[in-house]
Amino acid sequence: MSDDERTQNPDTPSYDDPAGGWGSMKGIARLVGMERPSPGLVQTLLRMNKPEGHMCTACAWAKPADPHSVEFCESGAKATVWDLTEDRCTPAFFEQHPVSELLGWSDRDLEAVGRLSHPLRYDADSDRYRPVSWASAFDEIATELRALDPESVVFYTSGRAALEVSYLFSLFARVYGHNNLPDSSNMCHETTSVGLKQVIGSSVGTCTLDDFEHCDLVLFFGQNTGTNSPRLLNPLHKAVKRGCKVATFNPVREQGLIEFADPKNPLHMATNSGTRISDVYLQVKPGGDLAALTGLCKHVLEIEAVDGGVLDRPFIDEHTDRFDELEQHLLGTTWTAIEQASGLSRGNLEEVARLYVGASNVIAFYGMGLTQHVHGSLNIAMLVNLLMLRGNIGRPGAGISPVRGHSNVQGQRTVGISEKPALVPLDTLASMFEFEPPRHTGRNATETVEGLLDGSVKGFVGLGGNFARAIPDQGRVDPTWASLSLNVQIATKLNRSHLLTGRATWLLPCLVRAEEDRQESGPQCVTMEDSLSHIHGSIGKRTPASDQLKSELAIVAGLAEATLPANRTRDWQGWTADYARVRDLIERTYPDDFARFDERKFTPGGFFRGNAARERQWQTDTGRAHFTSPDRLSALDRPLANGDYTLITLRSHDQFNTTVYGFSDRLRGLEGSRDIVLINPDEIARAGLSEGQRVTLHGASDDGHERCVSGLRLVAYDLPDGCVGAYYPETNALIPIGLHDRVSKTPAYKGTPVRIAAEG
Ligand SMILES: Nc1nc2c(c(=O)[nH]1)N[C@H]1C(S)=C(S)[C@@H](COP(=O)(O)OP(=O)(O)OC[C@H]3O[C@@H](n4cnc5c(=O)[nH]c(N)nc54)[C@H](O)[C@@H]3O)O[C@H]1N2
Ligand SMILES: Nc1nc2c(c(=O)[nH]1)N[C@H]1C(S)=C(S)[C@@H](COP(=O)(O)OP(=O)(O)OC[C@H]3O[C@@H](n4cnc5c(=O)[nH]c(N)nc54)[C@H](O)[C@@H]3O)O[C@H]1N2
Ligand SMILES: [Mo]
Repeated sequence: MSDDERTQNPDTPSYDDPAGGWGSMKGIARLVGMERPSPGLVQTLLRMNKPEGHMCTACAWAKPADPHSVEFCESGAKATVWDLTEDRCTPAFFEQHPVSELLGWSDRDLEAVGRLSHPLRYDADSDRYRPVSWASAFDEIATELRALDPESVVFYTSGRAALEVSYLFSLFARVYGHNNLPDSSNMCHETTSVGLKQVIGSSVGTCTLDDFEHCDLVLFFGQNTGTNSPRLLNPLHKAVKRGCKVATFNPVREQGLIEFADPKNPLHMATNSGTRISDVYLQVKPGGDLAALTGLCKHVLEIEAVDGGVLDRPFIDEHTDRFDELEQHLLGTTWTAIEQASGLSRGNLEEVARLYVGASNVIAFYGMGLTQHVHGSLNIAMLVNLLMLRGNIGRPGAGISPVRGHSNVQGQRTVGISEKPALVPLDTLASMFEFEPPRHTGRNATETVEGLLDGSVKGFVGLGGNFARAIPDQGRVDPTWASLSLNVQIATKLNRSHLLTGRATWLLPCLVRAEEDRQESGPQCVTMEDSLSHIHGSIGKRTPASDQLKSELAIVAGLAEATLPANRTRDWQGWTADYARVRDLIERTYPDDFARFDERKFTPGGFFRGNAARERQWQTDTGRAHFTSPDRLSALDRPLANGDYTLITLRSHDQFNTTVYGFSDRLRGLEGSRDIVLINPDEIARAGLSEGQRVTLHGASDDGHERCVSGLRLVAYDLPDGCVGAYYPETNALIPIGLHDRVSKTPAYKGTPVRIAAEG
């Protein structure tokens, strides 16, 4: 069936073709509870992740140069269908529903109202959002911003915003007078940006798609591929078919890393069925990766001592330092301690170490299971240790690959969204735009929360996202929003962050990526960077959800122009008229990464920004890559006290971050409710509880703050001892803001101590 025919017959099942049943668009629409899928959806989905198409707004996984006819996955389809609903969240809706009522709605119900259709200002007297003109919104927000001390204002970015608007947003912040640029990545892979950079001098992964052709072992640490980056399964599947081995470390047995999906199920991906993915799957304790990796490294040395020739000595000598310290550290660490801290047996760890030693080229993938810990940076350093023992960084088929979340989260940091001035060419910006940039470090996401709590943050401008729901400690933070002088939210759908109003609050609706972005010079293209550092252009073709919407770039430029003094170098209107001019600015600011940017934006597969560590150039303090000898075996803050559990907060298969599509966590076999606590049956018995029982989770950190989430149901589930799982964001109130990675301040969303109390 041709693509055109498929478009005309969106309901034709076509399970035998490469689409693997994706023709059943009604099924996908139903999947997100949408009764009225919008016309032309199939055509829109088929343009996704292809050169000159639009880039999916879900994950940041690479887009290949030779895309599959259907280069999208269930998660991407859901995200797109969710964006393209026919339902609208209009001024009439807000007339009927005061904000105090909406605060009682669930995350899902708020977003399910539909796309925001008009610019709105909160009216405290009637407790309602009321429509305003764009011109008055820009002018009034500008007046508020000018009245505030710039240091007390933060500009937050969620990882979806494209390179062009991200560049302008950070320029706006700096000309206005601050580096307070927290980003969703501060809650996500900041551990990578800081921790990986410390040891290999690169803040991003070193692999490209070609490496899949040459690897013979792939390691997965704490990344739920089947749900969060399903298109990664395509190259992985090919590698496995070639004989590549896979070993996975995860407390949860994630189906998506156990077996490839079944194509006979119309809602599964277009991959072959019945093939196992992981040869070895080890249910490590939360935070126990540090010990597991220590064990793997220790056994590599043990094999070396017997057989020799296992270590890549030339690599170690020429490219690294501190190997001797690591060797001493490994010799001095006992297997008993490793087994205890990892929850895994020596035999299992030795088996993986043998696979590792037997493989010529190894890629290690990791996700939130390593980064969202108090010692997450040590996790990453220890993974780098393992790879470097056999020179598995900087050659074909090998490397370290953090799997990024939001579709442009990596790119935003590349073009200036950073609270750290050292990462931004401030002198270049100063001369290009005739201003004196602030030189001191701004606030990241954790420090923004601290500033909300101590009252030093007075203004918040959010470029997308749902900051109030994504952060830790919501019970403590929610009331503080009311004392803000200014809260401005640029968004597509209504969420809780919009309901925590300050003295002056605006809700500004924007286009989604699949929609046509037409400006004075014609339809515009935007760009983003994927997890493997390739830059892609994206063009939306859909008719916008409302004629009142503006693009994110037009909104940011409008706010900046209204707020900042005029200057001949800052042509906000001209940049809005033609985004290619913004790409030229990016190229001038970052010439090494973005040479001939505009010309290359539709390179099939994206153009590679380059990576020094991939070339074995180590941009560290000594010019070498560092081996690290951690002073501990667990990434947790402290050992669990008797009766406590480590809470890992999980994403279901039916959500994208705080956007909850529905209640089916299908790949885990969990259906119907998100108010649950997963725990193993032995632990249920030991605690004298019973399956199905209602419980309250209490925070068990001793920082003097009470934290609890009640009304949860106990579900028996295959997890390690001492571990409970529950959904994000419903349980974020349990996570203390002070519990974060020591180096990067990424919250410990996978390592929070809790207690269980039976209810009633
Ligand atoms: N469909 C969908 N796709 C998404 C998202 C989404 O919400 N939905 N979110 C996007 C974003 S922003 C991000 S950052 C990524 C997140 O994608 P992932 O990095 O996969 O993040 P999580 O799903 O939070 O958790 C990953 C895994 O870590 C495991 N884990 C928990 N604690 C530990 C531990 O201590 N050690 C180990 N080894 N494993 C542990 C969990 O069981 C889980 O399988 O996905 C992106 N893609
Ligand atoms: N407990 C716990 N907490 C976590 C995590 C965890 O694993 N556990 N993960 C953390 C991670 S990895 C991340 S990345 C953060 C996510 O934090 P955020 O990025 O702040 O949150 P999202 O849920 O992705 O934001 C959803 C909202 O974005 C808006 N939106 C959607 N598309 C667009 C668009 O194109 N433009 C604009 N302007 N707005 C749009 C919609 O209004 C929607 O309601 O959460 C973090 N919080
Ligand atoms: Mo993320």
